[in-house]
Amino acid sequence: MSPDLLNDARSRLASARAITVLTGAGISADSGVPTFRGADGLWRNFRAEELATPEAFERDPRLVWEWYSWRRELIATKQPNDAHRAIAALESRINDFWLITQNVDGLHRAAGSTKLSEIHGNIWMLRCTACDAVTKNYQVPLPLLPNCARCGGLLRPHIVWFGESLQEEDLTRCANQLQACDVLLVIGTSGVVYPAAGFASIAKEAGAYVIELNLDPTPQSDLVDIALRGRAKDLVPILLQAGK
Ligand code: BJW
Ligand code: ZN
Repeated sequence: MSPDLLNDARSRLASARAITVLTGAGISADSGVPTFRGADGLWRNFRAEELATPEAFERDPRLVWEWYSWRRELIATKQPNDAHRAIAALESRINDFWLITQNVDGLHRAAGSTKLSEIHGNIWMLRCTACDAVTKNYQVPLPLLPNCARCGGLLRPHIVWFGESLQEEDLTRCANQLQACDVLLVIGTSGVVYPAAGFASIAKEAGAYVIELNLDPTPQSDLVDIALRGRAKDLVPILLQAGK
């Protein structure tokens, strides 16, 4: 990658007054969390599209819970990396900052980010399928079919599955931040899952300078202003270094 590209991206970020960051599984891959669509993304040969649906949970809650229990146990052993930490540090330097993450692993919060929307939910939050109560739960391993302490109903992960709507509050916040930012930085997402897959073009149309950072090209690579190729944990700290 040419040093000019990296320098252009750095100076855009350094002079921006409003920055929005969108992250996907690639940023946590550097902490050892498997991505969804990478070589290591399959669990027992199932794709996320087959397990992360309300229909799959209705049909076989045990199977879906086995997948989540496996992921919870894996994620519990992982730590935020330098990319998560550089984003958390940026939040304290920029007044108008927002982080939009598709990740459910909680690693951005663990790194200290507070101005964020976890638009697909959080794997450490559970929701009752009967009374809708939402609770935090860090227990690993969980009982295979966990029950609600209030009403005894079956609990599910408080995560947005395919075909389910994102929280209205998150959608509004994202729309506002995408409209208002001078720079949108898109890190480690394959850009195939909507609505997040549309965020780069929304920001671009609203006049933002859009920087993509990914190991590979994505469907958005042609519309962004700069596409950087590399690992999040190496490039994000360089991109977001304080000063010029
Ligand atoms: C690195 C790296 C390193 C690796 N450094 N980079 C419009 C058109 C078509 C369909 C739809 C549409 N609007 C809605 C839909 C339906 C659906 C959808 O998008 N389907 C598509 C698959 C076509 N969307 C929905 O259903 C959403 N709901 C919704 O829109 O409601 C309204 C509605 C419903 C129905 C119809 C119309 C409207 C909800 C989507 C929820 C998705 N949730 C999941 C699963 C959650 C379960 C869980 O986590 O437990 O969220 S799907 C899964 O994919 C997960 C992820 O957050 C999401 C995105 O994946 P991500 O982060 O991009 O990961 P990967 O693995 O795909 O990519 C990793 C990338 O990192 C790669 O590019 C690597 O190169 C890179 N990388 N290592 C830098 N070290
Ligand atoms: Zn309940």
